[in-house]
Amino acid sequence: MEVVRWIRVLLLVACLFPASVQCMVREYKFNVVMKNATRLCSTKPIVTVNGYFPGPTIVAREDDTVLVKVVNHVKYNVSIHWHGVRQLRTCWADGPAYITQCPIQPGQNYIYNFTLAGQRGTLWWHAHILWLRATVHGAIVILPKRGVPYPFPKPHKEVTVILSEWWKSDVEAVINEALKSGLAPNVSDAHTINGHPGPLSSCPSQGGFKLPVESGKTYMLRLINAALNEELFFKIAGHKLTVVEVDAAYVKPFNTETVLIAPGQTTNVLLSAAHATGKYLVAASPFLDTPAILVDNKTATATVHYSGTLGSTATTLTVPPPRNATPVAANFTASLRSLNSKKYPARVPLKIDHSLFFTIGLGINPCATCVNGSRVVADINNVTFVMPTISLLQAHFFKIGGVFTDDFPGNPPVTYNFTGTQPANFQTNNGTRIYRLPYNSTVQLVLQDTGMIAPENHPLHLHGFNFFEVGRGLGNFNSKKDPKKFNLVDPVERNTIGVPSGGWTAIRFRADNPGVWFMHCHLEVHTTWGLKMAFIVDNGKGPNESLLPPPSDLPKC
Ligand SMILES: *[C@@H]1O[C@H](CO)[C@@H](O)[C@H](O)[C@H]1NC(C)=O
Ligand SMILES: *[C@@H]1O[C@H](CO)[C@@H](O)[C@H](O)[C@H]1NC(C)=O
Ligand SMILES: *[C@@H]1O[C@H](CO)[C@@H](O)[C@H](O)[C@H]1NC(C)=O
Ligand SMILES: *[C@@H]1O[C@H](CO)[C@@H](O)[C@H](O)[C@H]1NC(C)=O
Ligand SMILES: *[C@@H]1O[C@H](CO)[C@@H](O)[C@H](O)[C@H]1NC(C)=O
Ligand SMILES: *[C@@H]1O[C@H](CO)[C@@H](O)[C@H](O)[C@H]1NC(C)=O
Ligand SMILES: *[C@@H]1O[C@H](CO)[C@@H](O)[C@H](O)[C@H]1NC(C)=O
Ligand SMILES: *[C@@H]1O[C@H](CO)[C@@H](O)[C@H](O)[C@H]1NC(C)=O
Ligand SMILES: *[C@@H]1O[C@H](CO)[C@@H](O)[C@H](O)[C@H]1NC(C)=O
Ligand SMILES: *[C@@H]1O[C@H](CO)[C@@H](O)[C@H](O)[C@H]1NC(C)=O
Ligand SMILES: *[C@@H]1O[C@H](CO)[C@@H](O)[C@H](O)[C@H]1NC(C)=O
Ligand SMILES: *[C@@H]1O[C@H](CO)[C@@H](O)[C@H](O)[C@H]1NC(C)=O
Ligand SMILES: [Cu+2]
Repeated sequence: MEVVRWIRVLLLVACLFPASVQCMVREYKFNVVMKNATRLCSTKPIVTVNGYFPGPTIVAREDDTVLVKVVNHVKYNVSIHWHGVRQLRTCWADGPAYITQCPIQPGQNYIYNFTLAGQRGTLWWHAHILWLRATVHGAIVILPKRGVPYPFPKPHKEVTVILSEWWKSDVEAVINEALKSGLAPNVSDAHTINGHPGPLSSCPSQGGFKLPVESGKTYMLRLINAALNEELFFKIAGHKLTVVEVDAAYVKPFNTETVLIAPGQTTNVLLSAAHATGKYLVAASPFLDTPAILVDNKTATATVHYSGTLGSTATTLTVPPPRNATPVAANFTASLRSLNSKKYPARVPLKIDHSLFFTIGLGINPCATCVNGSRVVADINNVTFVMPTISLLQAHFFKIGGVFTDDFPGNPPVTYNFTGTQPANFQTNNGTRIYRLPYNSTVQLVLQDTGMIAPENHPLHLHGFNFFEVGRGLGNFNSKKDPKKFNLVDPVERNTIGVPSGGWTAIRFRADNPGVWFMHCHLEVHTTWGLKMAFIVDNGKGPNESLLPPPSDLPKC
């Protein structure tokens, strides 16, 4: 043990001398602690990592191993997810509570141990239990291997920009109140940019995030949407942005005034400081094109500040798109293409072993104690997922029966006009059902929004994989016509995809990672309501294609 520790120390020391050896082990300690935070001119205690909101950034290089010791000092059960990290063979470190691990209980700790194999770009980490991720989140910056350049001009500086949501109330009280009533939870009171609502908020004295720039230089912003329930537009007055990467996968660069970013997604953009001087407003505002659904419509703001600008200079403002700006959102989404270069090819599966069709949407189930005698739920293929009481991964690995069944339906139980007139009955089934995949099989999955209660955008996140979005459209997916239009050459590669309101998206991936992999809507309210399921990918041949055994400190239920 001592020897291992010293080897690790030596490797860390080696990292201090560039070009000596590749860095290999990055160690972090995450103390989950309460911290009083002042936003919107009032103070409340929040759950944080090491006292910071947003939390600390993990910086590593492609192929590094990351060890994060999480120590729980709060009254809540905790688990942390490393969003977008593939976790090849290390599903035990993925983090969603009751899916891959039991929670880290108060007073306990757990070391997340994983390798960033073959990944570079911006990802992020967040709590994956209750609604703790509202304040328990931070960036993961994966630099390319030493000596490997970006496939675009090297920026002068890189800046992490985390977008989020702030409630004046305790977030756990917000969701508990909603679960009790059966109705939708209160929307947030503000959006934030790097933790602050900004100079145009109801409490401007707090100033907000300021990005200092020098004229003529280029900056890379690593944008992360850590908001619980809202897709966001992001704009900077007087500047176009060049998109170069999404979800830690390079894209063909394109220019845009407005970025669309859904909860769970990350986007790297280049900002060229093309003016001589001045202050320019940065704005993050919600996108939601379902009029019936309430939204926190407040714009979070920040400032780009050119060096040499006088303090008295007025800030150049920008008007964010309206909340229902579907064309702006659609234009951004349609512009995304994989870089698909020789060095970073798009390996789109062409032959499909499992062709799946999942309807996603809301439902209404009886609830005697709720306000209307019913509660809003959510489902995939009419299954409202019920969380087990031990983790699915433990049940899978140790062959413990009675925890889940592997009969998740590959198609909806009834076919109807999914985006047209809805059936009279909005009820769903409960179930802890998974879909089983053989190692290295290929999957095409069509995600179809329904109009149950209301059509809505759903950002679906798949753990353990990147997938390619080969097609998308409005209305119902047509299995005869639509596949003819699929892009199998350079579709965007990501881990979280926005299913358009009243439409569908088709994704493809190769099941080359053994384990239990959660798939869920990244609007936290929909996940809570049951819009989630899991895939089990069986081991392949030999140790390289098999899940590692659980670490000895894996939390117990
Ligand atoms: C937060 O502030 C309250 C009131 O000032 C104080 O009692 C409490 O100890 C503080 N909590 C933390 C975690 O600092
Ligand atoms: C991390 O996992 C590797 C196996 O993948 C193992 O060799 C190593 O000992 C683990 N480190 C810690 C600190 O648990
Ligand atoms: C939710 O909003 C309602 C109406 O404004 C308010 O009465 C209630 O206290 C809020 N709930 C929480 C947990 O903040
Ligand atoms: C935001 O919503 C509130 C409440 O629905 C409404 O009164 C207000 O006009 C809206 N503001 C904007 C900018 O849309
Ligand atoms: C997006 O809008 C721009 C400007 O209006 C236009 O030039 C571009 O072709 C559009 N892109 C797509 C994919 O629709
Ligand atoms: C449920 O109750 C709320 C609040 O009382 C009410 O506004 C809403 O219309 C009701 N919904 C249904 C479907 O009955
Ligand atoms: C489904 O409903 C939509 C909206 O009402 C309608 O435009 C469309 O024609 C319907 N499709 C079919 C196949 O009935
Ligand atoms: C969903 O399941 C419920 C309960 O079995 C059933 O009543 C309802 O008709 C189903 N709805 C759909 C759209 O399949
Ligand atoms: C479905 O599961 C929920 C808990 O997740 C429970 O409250 C509800 O009673 C269940 N409904 C049925 C019909 O079993
Ligand atoms: C997975 O399948 C592909 C295509 O059939 C094949 O080329 C590849 O070698 C397989 N990989 C493994 C690890 O079996
Ligand atoms: C297992 O994977 C490692 C790293 O990818 C590789 O070096 C090794 O040759 C593989 N072993 C087998 C038996 O395939
Ligand atoms: C924390 O997790 C354990 C294990 O699943 C569970 O027994 C306990 O009830 C949870 N505690 C809270 C406060 O939810
Ligand atoms: Cu959703």
